[in-house]
Amino acid sequence: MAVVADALPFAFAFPPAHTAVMMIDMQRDFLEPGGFGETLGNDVGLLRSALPGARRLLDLAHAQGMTVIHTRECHRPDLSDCPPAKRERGEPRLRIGDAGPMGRVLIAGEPGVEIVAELPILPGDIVIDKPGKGAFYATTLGDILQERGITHLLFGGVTTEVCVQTTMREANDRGFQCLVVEDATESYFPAFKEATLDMMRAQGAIVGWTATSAQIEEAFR
Ligand code: C5J
Repeated sequence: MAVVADALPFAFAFPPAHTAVMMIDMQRDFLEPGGFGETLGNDVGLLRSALPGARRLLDLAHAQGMTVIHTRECHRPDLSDCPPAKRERGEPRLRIGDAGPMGRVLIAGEPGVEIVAELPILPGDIVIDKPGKGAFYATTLGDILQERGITHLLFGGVTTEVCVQTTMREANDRGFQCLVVEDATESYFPAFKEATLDMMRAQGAIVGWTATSAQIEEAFR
């Protein structure tokens, strides 16, 4: 049975048994000093404003028995899944694979890739390591969603305009109904976050919907 959330640009109906929460890349490398985000010159403290909303969304999903998927952007230690074009991009202080204060930057198994301590990962949750910005590329995400009969996705995570947006667009093209939870996502550039949410829900939800975590909670009352 579907529940209905007040959302933009109009109400979003979703069946909890066929809905997954996609928590994108809430890892130390993006939210804590010394990781990938900071080496690119960003103020990583800005992303912390998404933590209360992300926690609220995860708590709701766990309480309602919804599928929860956490993704982490990272590469194999030998960098065989990291295209040189990605590693060479920009002028960071540390490149992907270099040793930093939280281990090798964006490398699977290193401390920087861990999900931040503020967010709960329960035993039934799925954790997917992904080499791309989108979570479908070179992962088993599509198969997992199909096996579970998932049709609807609720997104949180960072950053809004990079990995969240890319994954939501990939999902939309694959036929999923997608909603971004506004207070569960953040960008190093507040204007980019707002622009991303605007462009997704424009033209009658051309890519998807947006709502607050409170509006998603309210759908269950
Ligand atoms: C970035 C991400 N911004 N998770 N990754 O490089 O959005």
